[in-house]
Amino acid sequence: MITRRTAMMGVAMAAVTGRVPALAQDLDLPRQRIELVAPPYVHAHEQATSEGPKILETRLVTQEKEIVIDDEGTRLQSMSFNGSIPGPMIVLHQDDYLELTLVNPATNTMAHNIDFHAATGALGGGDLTLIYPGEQVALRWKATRVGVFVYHCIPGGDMIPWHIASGMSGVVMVLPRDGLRDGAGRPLHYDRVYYIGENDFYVPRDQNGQFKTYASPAEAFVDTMALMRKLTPTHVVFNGRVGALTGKHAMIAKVGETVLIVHSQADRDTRPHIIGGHGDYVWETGSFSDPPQTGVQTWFIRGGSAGAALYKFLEPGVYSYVNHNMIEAVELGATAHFKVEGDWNNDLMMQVKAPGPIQPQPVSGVINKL
Ligand code: CU1
Repeated sequence: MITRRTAMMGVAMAAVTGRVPALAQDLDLPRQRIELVAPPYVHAHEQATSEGPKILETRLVTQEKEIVIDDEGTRLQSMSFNGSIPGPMIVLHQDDYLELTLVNPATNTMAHNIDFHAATGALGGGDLTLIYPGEQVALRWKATRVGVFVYHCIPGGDMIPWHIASGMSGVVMVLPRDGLRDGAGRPLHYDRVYYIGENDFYVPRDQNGQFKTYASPAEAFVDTMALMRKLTPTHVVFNGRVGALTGKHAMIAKVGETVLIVHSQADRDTRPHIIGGHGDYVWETGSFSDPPQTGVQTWFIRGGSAGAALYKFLEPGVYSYVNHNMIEAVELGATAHFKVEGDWNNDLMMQVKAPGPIQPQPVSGVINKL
């Protein structure tokens, strides 16, 4: 039925092979509801658990709405999960089940669905979740693999890159039941966790070079697709707009605290870097099955994936967290801030002499004297 309906909409779905399962049977497991929160924040969760597997229930509502994506007031006909770009991070433990209710309000204009990279099954659940305005659907999948995994809308054909580039992606974190470990098997904990979703936006310009506005996503479609095909974004941003995580919106930490930073990009490659800090432990591909890399300066997030980095802040100050393609960071928007409070450690860094006039050098060098 889904295939026929999508054909009627002119949307080319990936072929559904095999039998589409009937409505799920109940599992005899405890249930728990997850109240999702907007990024960069993450809903309350245990880092390790001694309890048995559960069914975790949650709800995502697809939204089509106009948003402002920079300080110049550039407007985008965005699409999102729960109204935030990226969509909320969902945390569960290995062997838990996620039971998602996906909602497409009647006020929307298009079909939406969801592909969970963390899930196993055709289209990551995309075939089983395609819904039209005014519909909802429930999907359950088992978390067999540990790591951080992207989810995104995947309605078929041109709709796929368009919906993703309009904001429809997020992340699932599947933790090992006994928590994170370093390469030697020692437990790792975090005091805070933040989720940064990077997004490339493509806003068409008019004949005068000014960004255009549109009354609806459908009206923006042709111009936006033409621009997307050039693969040159007008904006590369963290959490939906230039400056979403800078200044008074900076992420907070204290000296001595360990912060887990989850970073996703559903389309393009990116390269996170903490200016003045490091990735103490980095799961670059996002898989917690593999030992983390240590002492990393810049890590690589492949388009269509997420990665996680653990860092203990050792000095106070404002740290820029960037996509270390500095053109994308500074010119296109991919910069965030961590504001870290605490005492400065002169042993790690100090200004030995304040700026002043250039002093003459000694004529004969004593430094090199043997
Ligand atoms: Cu969508």
